[in-house]
Amino acid sequence: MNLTPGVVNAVCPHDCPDTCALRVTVEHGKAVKVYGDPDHPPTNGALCTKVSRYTERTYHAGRLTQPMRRVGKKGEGRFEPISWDAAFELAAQKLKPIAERCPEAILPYSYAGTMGIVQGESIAARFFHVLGASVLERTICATAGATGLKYTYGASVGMHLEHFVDSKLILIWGSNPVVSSVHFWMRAQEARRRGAKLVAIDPYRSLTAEKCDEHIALQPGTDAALALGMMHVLIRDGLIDDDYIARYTEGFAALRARAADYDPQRVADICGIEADVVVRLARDYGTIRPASIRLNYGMQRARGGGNAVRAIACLPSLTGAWRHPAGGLLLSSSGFAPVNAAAITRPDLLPGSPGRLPRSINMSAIGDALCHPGDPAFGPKIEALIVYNSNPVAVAPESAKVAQGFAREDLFTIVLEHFQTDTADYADLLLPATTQLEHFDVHKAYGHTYLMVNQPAIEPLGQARPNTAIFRGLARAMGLATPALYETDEQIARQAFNWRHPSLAHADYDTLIRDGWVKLALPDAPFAEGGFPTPSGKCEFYSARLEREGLDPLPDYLPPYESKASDPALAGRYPLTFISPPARHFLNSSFVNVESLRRPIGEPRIEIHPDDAAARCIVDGARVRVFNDRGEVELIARVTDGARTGVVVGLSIWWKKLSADGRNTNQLTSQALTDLGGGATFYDCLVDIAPLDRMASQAA
Ligand SMILES: Nc1nc2c(c(=O)[nH]1)N[C@H]1C(S)=C(S)[C@@H](COP(=O)(O)OP(=O)(O)OC[C@H]3O[C@@H](n4cnc5c(=O)[nH]c(N)nc54)[C@H](O)[C@@H]3O)O[C@H]1N2
Ligand SMILES: Nc1nc2c(c(=O)[nH]1)N[C@H]1C(S)=C(S)[C@@H](COP(=O)(O)OP(=O)(O)OC[C@H]3O[C@@H](n4cnc5c(=O)[nH]c(N)nc54)[C@H](O)[C@@H]3O)O[C@H]1N2
Ligand code: SF4
Ligand SMILES: [Mo]
Repeated sequence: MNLTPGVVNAVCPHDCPDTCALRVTVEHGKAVKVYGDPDHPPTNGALCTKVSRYTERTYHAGRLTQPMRRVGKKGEGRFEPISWDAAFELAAQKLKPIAERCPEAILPYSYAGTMGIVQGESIAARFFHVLGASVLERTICATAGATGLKYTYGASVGMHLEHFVDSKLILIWGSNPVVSSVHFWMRAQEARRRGAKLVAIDPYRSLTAEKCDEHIALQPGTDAALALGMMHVLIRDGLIDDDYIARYTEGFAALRARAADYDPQRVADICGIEADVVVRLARDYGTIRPASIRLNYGMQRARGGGNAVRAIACLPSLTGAWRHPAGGLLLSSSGFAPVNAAAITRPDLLPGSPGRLPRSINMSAIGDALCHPGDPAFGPKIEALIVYNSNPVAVAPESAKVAQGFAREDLFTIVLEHFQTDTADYADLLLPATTQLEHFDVHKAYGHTYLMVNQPAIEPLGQARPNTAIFRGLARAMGLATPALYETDEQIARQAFNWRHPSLAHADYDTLIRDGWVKLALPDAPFAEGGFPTPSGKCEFYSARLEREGLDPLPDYLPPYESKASDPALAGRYPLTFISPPARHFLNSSFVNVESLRRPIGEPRIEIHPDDAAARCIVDGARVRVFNDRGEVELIARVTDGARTGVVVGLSIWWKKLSADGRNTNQLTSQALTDLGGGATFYDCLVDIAPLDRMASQAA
């Protein structure tokens, strides 16, 4: 890499499929500019708005720069500074007796604040394994879809980003790439310039949907029905690839029988669209070549999310779209990267390993886990919680219960953070972590197939330390002797990838460090001749593994938990479906505290269709109360036909303490889990809305 002096190669750490290569200009020890690396093909010199403001986040006045101990009440956010030594001593004093008496009473809580392999789950995972702490099931985002893919393709694998430019039809399905994957969107626009048709399948006229050639605004959580309806028409009209099906798929006869139940009119009734639309979409998909699907996780956040991904994933194998590099489907490409997960996280360090696994806790139901320790099936009460790379008090569903759990006086909570987030307010011990500009890491991606290196650009701010250093310090203070706890970041990075894997035959760790990235060597059309990483080597329409687990071996449509079909009484009381997808200039709850990104939005809003607004005497700009049995939140109404009737949209995820009422949309969302993968169901949520003034006058 031929870099000018003062320019450092870095990687965007955020939970975004694009995993951009960054360049950081450093002057006198200070990072003055962060820009997209022009030499890294997926990044192509461009960043999203939020990360081009990275220096504003890094040097923000709110950065935590010293360890702190709680002095106020839980949740109040009042702290006093202490030294690192005192912080580790306090942590050990609290954690050691719990670890000796009942290690499963200790729980990590972490997600993808950084996607780095080293600063993610390396020393941290080893630390919890050595203790024998409860295991966290990391389900809050992608497990429904990932499990759907696993049972269909065998892993999270699919098309390559770079080939979408040659597609002639792109279905952008449950995905808003203008917001959440701008580097894919650039490719989709290029495809369009070359004559492709773009179709958005999304209940909301998102920034992406409004720029597509066609927008199919289905009812949330009904995607599996639409996919089965497309199959019905494709099979009925002979638009399938019999040769591909015969050679490279499993269970076609059974799938044909299932799809026979989903005629276009039935599908139209379920999805709230016209039958013609189902037929036209299927005919386009069956006749325009090459045809691709860009799926994203937005469509799997309802009860049937896993089945919906399975149903959609069957489509390119029915039409043989995989034969062309610009045909097929991409949800996530993370399964291509040969990561040595066991070497990084070391499950062999578990006491009693192999064979015995500690109790596991699903992160998407952390509210119940913290609040209902009395249930015997649940096992020991959680007594200590260590949070890193996540902001659960803002992002986890049914937030009132999450906050109630975090407020427990008998819970000892450590939070590793950049900022004093809503979660940090509940910490007993708040420890300052370094940002990506201050530490070393290696990365894989889930929207392209490069491995990458992040070099530190600047010294840590104040006394901030990398997550790895903080976990080493905790381990030392607790007197843990296991050598794996004390490996350096570099030693961990060296073990991160399996360099003997055929996709890495052309490179090694030293070339990765020298060049800044390595592209995996993979076929352009990965499944042109089958070769799916399933047990059968075929695309499994029918899954014998699901059948053995007592589950439906075929994909099917499961109505949302909170819908007229599943619970008419609830739908009578709360007639509006509420979805809370990502806001453009936030990254989950990250960046909400960056003023230049929050100020243009002002206050959190809810978008409502004019008919739904009129029925409730709601005018544009009115302050409204959005509520259900789990809670309520105050938002500003935006009356717009961008949301289909019956659906309301509140772009997320706000910091509670930066909102007028100290709450956010997760007051409303539920802890129910998806059909496959135990995933969160953020968009399976019924509410009603009332103008605040009318509520006030009714109360008077
Ligand atoms: N700017 C920005 N980028 C982000 C994030 C962010 O917060 N902000 N978050 C990152 C993360 S963690 C993730 S997981 C990814 C992906 O995050 P996703 O949750 O996939 O988000 P989007 O790509 O915005 O796509 C979601 C789209 O799905 C639509 N949708 C909601 N329910 C349904 C449904 O039932 N069916 C269909 N067909 N569509 C539905 C929404 O209206 C929205 O337009 O984005 C990442 N990128
Ligand atoms: N209502 C609603 N809720 C949602 C969603 C939704 O669409 N709607 N989306 C869900 C999805 S897809 C996801 S992925 C989750 C995301 O939830 P989280 O993974 O919790 O994501 P963030 O809110 O970005 O919080 C990450 C935190 O990690 C911190 N962090 C970053 N890097 C580091 C580091 O190196 N060390 C330490 N110690 N901390 C660091 C950041 O400062 C930030 O506060 O939210 C989910 N919640
Ligand atoms: S958030 Fe996504 S688009 Fe923005 S810089 Fe990071 S990887 Fe690139
Ligand atoms: Mo996510």
